[in-house]
Amino acid sequence: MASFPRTGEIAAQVKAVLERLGVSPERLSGPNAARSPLTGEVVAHWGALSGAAADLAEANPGADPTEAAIGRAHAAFLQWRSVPAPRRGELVRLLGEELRAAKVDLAALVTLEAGKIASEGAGEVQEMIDICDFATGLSRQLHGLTIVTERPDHRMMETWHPMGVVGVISAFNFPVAVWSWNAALALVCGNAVVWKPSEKTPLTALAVDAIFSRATARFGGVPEGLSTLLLGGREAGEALVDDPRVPVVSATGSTAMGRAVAPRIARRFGRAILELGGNNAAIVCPSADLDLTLRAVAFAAMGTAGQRCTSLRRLFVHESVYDALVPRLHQAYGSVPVGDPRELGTLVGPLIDENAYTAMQSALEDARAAGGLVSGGERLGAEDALDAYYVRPALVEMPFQADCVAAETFAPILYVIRYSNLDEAIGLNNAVPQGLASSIFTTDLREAERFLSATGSDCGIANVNIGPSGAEIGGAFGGEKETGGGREAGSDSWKAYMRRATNTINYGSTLPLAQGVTFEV
Ligand code: UN1
Repeated sequence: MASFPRTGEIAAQVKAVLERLGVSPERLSGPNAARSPLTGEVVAHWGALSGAAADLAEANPGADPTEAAIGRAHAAFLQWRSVPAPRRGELVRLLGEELRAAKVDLAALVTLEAGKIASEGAGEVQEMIDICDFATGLSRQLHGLTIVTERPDHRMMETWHPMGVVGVISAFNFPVAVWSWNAALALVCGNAVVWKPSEKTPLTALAVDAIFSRATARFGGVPEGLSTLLLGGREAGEALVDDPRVPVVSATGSTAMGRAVAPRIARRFGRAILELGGNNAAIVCPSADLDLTLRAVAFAAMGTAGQRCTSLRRLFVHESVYDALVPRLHQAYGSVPVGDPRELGTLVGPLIDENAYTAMQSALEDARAAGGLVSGGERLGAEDALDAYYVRPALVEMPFQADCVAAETFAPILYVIRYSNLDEAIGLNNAVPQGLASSIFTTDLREAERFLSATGSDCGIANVNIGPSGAEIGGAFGGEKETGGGREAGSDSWKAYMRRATNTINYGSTLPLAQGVTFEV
C-alpha cells in the first residue's frame, strides 16, 4: 500500500523544480494561490496575467492587457505567416529538443501540480515531444490537391494558408500536452498562439512558457508574442472566445464550458475546435481474452484517477463472462495502490480538489438510489493531508444504465452492467449524450468489425482489445455529439488550423465559362 504525502513537504519541491525549469521568480508573485493536490497546500503564487502578457501590461499601462496580448499575437502572425513552413517547423523541432532536455523536471511538475503518477507525468511530456516530431515532419507536407477542370487549358488546385491567432483553452488534467497538440500544429501552419490554461495548473503553464522561450532564443528572430501565455480566470478565456482577431479557438474541458463558448464563437463566425466531455464505454464479449481485458480496464478506469476525458466509465459485460471477470475486477479495485503519486508503485494519485471529491460522492449516492451496488469510493489518507482528496476507485454494479450513468463524473467510478446480445451492448454504448472513446474486447472478427462499422460505436475513437484511453498522437483525437466534434493532434487535423483556397488558373488565351455558360460582350 502506498503512503500519503505530509502537508508542508510539497512547496519546497515545487520551488526547486520551477527554478530548474527556468521559471523566473517574478512570474511567481501575485494574488492567486497555486495548490498541489498531493496535500492541498499552497505551493506558489501567480498574477492574473503572466509571461509575456504581463510584460506587455507593464509597457502599456491603462490598456486592457488581454486585448493588448491578442493584438501583439496578431502582429506576430502577420510576420510568421511569411516564414516558409519548413523553417517554422525548425522552431517546433527546437521546442521538441528543449522538451526532451526538460522532460524529467516538467514531468515532476505535472505530478506535483496535477497529481499524476510519475509514469503518467512522463508520458504526458512524451506526448508533447511526439507531437513536436509529428509537426516538424508535417511542416514539409502542408499540401493541397490538384484537381482536373472541365475547361480546356485550365488547372485547378487547393492551397492552404495560415488562419491567424489560435486561442487555446486547456484543462487541468492534461495541463501541458493539450497546449502542445494545438500549438505545435498551429505554429507550423503559420499561426500565432494565445494560451489560457486551467487556473488549477498555472505552474506547469509557466514552465512550458519558459521552455518555449528557450526554443525561440535558439531559433532567433521569432516575432514577439508568437506564443503568449494568458494566465487568468474565466474573463481571459472569454476574451479569446469573443475577439474577432482570434479566428480559431480550440477549447478542451467540460461540455458545460463548450456549451457556453461554442455559440459565442459561432456568433462571430469563428472556428471552434471543441474537445469536451466523454463518457467512454467498453464491451466485453463472450470470446474476450479476460486477462488482457482486466489489465486494459484497470488502466483505463483507474489510471489518472479517472480524470482523463478518455477514462473508461461504463463497462458492459456479457452475461456468460460476468462471473469470471467482475470478481477479478473487485479484487483489482480493492488492492490497487492509492497514494503519493511520486512513489514508485502507486497507481492512483489524488483527485484534483475537494469539488472533484464532492462530485464523486454525489454520483455514488445517485447510483445507490438507482439500485447500484457500490464498492470503494471512500476517502483515504485524510489524517496525513487534510486538504488532499485521495479515494479508493469505485466499482458500481448497476442493474441497468440509469440516468446517473449518462453523466460524466470526472473521478474513478466504473459502472458495470450485464448484457446479453451485441446489439443491446452497442445500443448502450451509444445511448449517452457524449461520443468520445469506446472499446470492444473480443476475439470474434465479426463482433470487432461490427463495432467499428457504421452501425457500431458512434464515438470519435473506437478500439478493439485496448481500452478507450491513452491514444497516441498520430491519430486524430476527438469525438462526436456533446464531445464537440473537434479533432486535434494527428492525421489531417492540421487542416483545422489553416484556411483552404481553391484556385483556378487559365493558361490559355480564350475564356470558356464553366457549365457551358455563354456571355459575349
Ligand atoms: C484528455 O483527457 O483531455 O487518449 C486527453 C488519452 C490521452 C489524451 C487525453 N492521449 O487518454
